[in-house]
This record gives sequence, structure tokens and C-alpha cells, in this order.
Amino acid sequence: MSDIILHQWEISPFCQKVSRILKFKGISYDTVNYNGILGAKVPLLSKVGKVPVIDHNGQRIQDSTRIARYLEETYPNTPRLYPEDPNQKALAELWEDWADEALYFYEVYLRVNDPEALDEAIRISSIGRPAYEKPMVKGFILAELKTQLFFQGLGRMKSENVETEFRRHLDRIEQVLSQSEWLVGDSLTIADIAVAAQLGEVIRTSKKFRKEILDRPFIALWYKKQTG
Ligand SMILES: N[C@@H](CCC(=O)N[C@@H](CS)C(=O)NCC(=O)O)C(=O)O
Repeated sequence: MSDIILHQWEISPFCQKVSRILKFKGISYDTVNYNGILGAKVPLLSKVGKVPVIDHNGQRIQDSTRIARYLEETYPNTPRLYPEDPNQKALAELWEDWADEALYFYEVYLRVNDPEALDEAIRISSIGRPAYEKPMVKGFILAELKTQLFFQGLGRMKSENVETEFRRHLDRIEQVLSQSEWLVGDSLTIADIAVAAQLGEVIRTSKKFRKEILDRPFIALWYKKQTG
């Protein structure tokens, strides 16, 4: 068994972010999945009640951003996530926060409003669980995500407007990557990992937007470099 246990939902972009960080740093880890109705146990993992959560050396850390900082401090001899230069570090952290707090809601919107993407997300969320749990999982996920979107605001916008805004975000990422191999500085940072984790969930669930994302040549190249 590894030193680190990652408690996760396979479909969560924040859990994917932590997986990508652990792989980038070459840190071995085991996962505990909360697929199907096991999702009901997620609120018991921490006071916040969300995944990802990691366990390491008797400590439990919740929130992908806090986990990223913890891993950077705890494994100083692994590749850096945060640039050394303070200005670049600030920029990388801003990208990270933008991916987690803004781009995330587009990913959720595109999943909830495209029946094919939703079915794929439910399929992934039900892997390893009995078939009868699927309708319950679908009902729970839909209710949860629609509520999030309603209060955040995107859920009350016309889908054509949300899609246009999402494309504008893609264009901005493409613009930056047309000038530089990585989002900040000259090597992969937390900025690239956080943005790729959100786009990765769109890519693996939405046929329509997978094409739109990967038709942007600089994003496609940058994404491939991170995923192999
Ligand atoms: N800011 C948190 C967000 C985590 C998050 O929203 N996780 C979702 C899965 S994608 C979750 O656990 N939702 C369960 C809930 O809100 O009850 C992070 O970066 O870890």
C-alpha cells in the first residue's frame, strides 16, 4: 500500500487534478473510489464534504488546491508545481483558481445540458457498481449539479450564451498557448494541470466540445503533451 490514499470520484475534475499532480511528481498513491451509491459516504470524509481528500502520515487534507500546496511542500525533491519566480507563481495560482472556480462551471453546464455527455458521466460514475444504482446516481448527480449551476448563475442563462462564453475562454487559452508552450513560464506548472483537468472532463464526456477543444491546434498540442 502507498503512503498516500486519494479518496475520489473518478468523474471529478478536481480529483483528476490531484491524480495529475501525483503522476507529475512521480508520487505513488492508492485510490478509494466513491462510485455509485458509495457517493453517500463522501460527506463523511471531511467537514466540507467534498472530494478530493488525501490521507498521508495520519493527516487528512481536503481541497485540490490545498492538496497541491501540501504535496509541493512535503515532496521538495520532486518536479516543481509552482514557479520559483514570485510573479510567475502568482500568475500560475490565478490560472489555477480561475480553472477551479470559473472554468469548472462550464464543464458542469456542458455535462448537464448534453444528454450524451451526461450518460457518459453517469457511466463513468457507476463503474464497478451494480446496474440498479445507475438511475439513483443519475438523479442525485443531476439534482446536485443543477442546483449548483442555478445558484452560480450559468444555470439561468441561455445555452447558446453559455456556449459562446465557453468558446471565448477556449480562444483565450489558445491565444496564450500560441505564444508560449505552457500557460506560465517555460515549463509545466499547476496552471496547466488545473486547466487541463477541467478541459479533460469535457473532452472525455462531450463529443461536440471534444472536437471544438482539440480543433484548436495549440490547445491540442499542449493537452497531448500532458496526457501522452
Ligand atoms: N474547491 C474544491 C472543489 C471540490 C468539489 O467541488 N468536488 C465535488 C466533486 S467534482 C464534490 O465533492 N461535490 C460533492 C458535494 O458538493 O457535495 C477542490 O478544489 O477540491
